[in-house]
Amino acid sequence: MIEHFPLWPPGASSISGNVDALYIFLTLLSLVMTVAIFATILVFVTKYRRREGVDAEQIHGSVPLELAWSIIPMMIFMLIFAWGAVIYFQERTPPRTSAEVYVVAKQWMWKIEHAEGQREINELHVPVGRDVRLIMTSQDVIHSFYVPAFRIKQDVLPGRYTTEWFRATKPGTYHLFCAEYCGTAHSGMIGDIVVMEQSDYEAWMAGGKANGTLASNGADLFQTLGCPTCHRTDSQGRGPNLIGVFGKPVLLEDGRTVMADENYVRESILSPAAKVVNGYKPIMPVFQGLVTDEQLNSLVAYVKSLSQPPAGTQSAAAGTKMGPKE
Ligand code: HEC
Ligand SMILES: [Cu+2]
Repeated sequence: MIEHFPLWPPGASSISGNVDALYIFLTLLSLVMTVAIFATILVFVTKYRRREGVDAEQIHGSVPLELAWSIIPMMIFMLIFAWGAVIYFQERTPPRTSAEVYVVAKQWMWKIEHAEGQREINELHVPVGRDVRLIMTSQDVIHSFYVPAFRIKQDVLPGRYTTEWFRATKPGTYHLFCAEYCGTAHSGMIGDIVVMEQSDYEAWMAGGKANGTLASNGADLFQTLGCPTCHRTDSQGRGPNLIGVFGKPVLLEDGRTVMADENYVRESILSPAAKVVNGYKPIMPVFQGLVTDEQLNSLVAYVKSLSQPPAGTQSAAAGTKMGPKE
């Protein structure tokens, strides 16, 4: 029935049902409370009104009553809080095996890069039933990647990565909107998420020409930019050996320990002096302004591939074919 109610977007992700349930609960609760409050007002103004020869009645405090109307609403609010928190954590915790897709937003379009190397603009093709994690950044101002059918929305910021994930449950084409006002053509910054059956998806993937995977492009760039002069695959380099770095904690010169995630690798390349690895000198050149966001994505994908097999949206079997170019 909800499908035909035009104010309600289709639900097509693993969490959309949960979000809707909470939303419906909140709406019904507000409705019940509104009716109850107005009914009470009407009853009270009649019942306790001043009449000929009778003064308006005064009601005096009642401890049990006051406890009841404090504790019951508090329990309802705590229920809403817990329920919302559970959904929030589901939404914020991508499954470990998620496929990774990079998104670069700019005024006024969405540029998509698959781990397999396929690129798209204002369109994202994904197979049904696959967990997909988006690693997003912006080339200019703040945008927001919003897919109503999946009930997910995440701001996309310049200068860093933000992420969101989904598992599409129904094949179809769904709206993608920019949900953060970003300039003149903001309203035109829209696109389609195309969810396909696995076999159709494989065919779509095979049809597109990709010039190498993201990680292998990153490996080439790693060579061209001269990174291997310091980052060798042994311990003799002037910079740390990058094999196995991603996803592990890194001890810094100032005693802090940070997790080597996408944002750490990104920052290590753009402004290496911000976090200097313990035991090394801050001699790495600054690459800020020398690499585009797309190039940075492939460098990050490459560094990541030195620790774990890259996860694409193709079937797991196809995923293992990819890997760093030796
Ligand atoms: C002149 C030598 C030099 C070059 C060239 C160089 N680096 Fe570095 N790099 C270092 C040093 C030294 C460190 C450790 C100190 C620091 O964190 O700044 C480092 C740290 C890093 C780290 C963090 C490693 C860790 O263990 O946490 C990454 C990632 C990185 N570099 C990537 C790159 C990439 C990608 C390039 C090429 C675009 C590059 N580097 C070019 C010297 C270099
Ligand atoms: Cu935008």
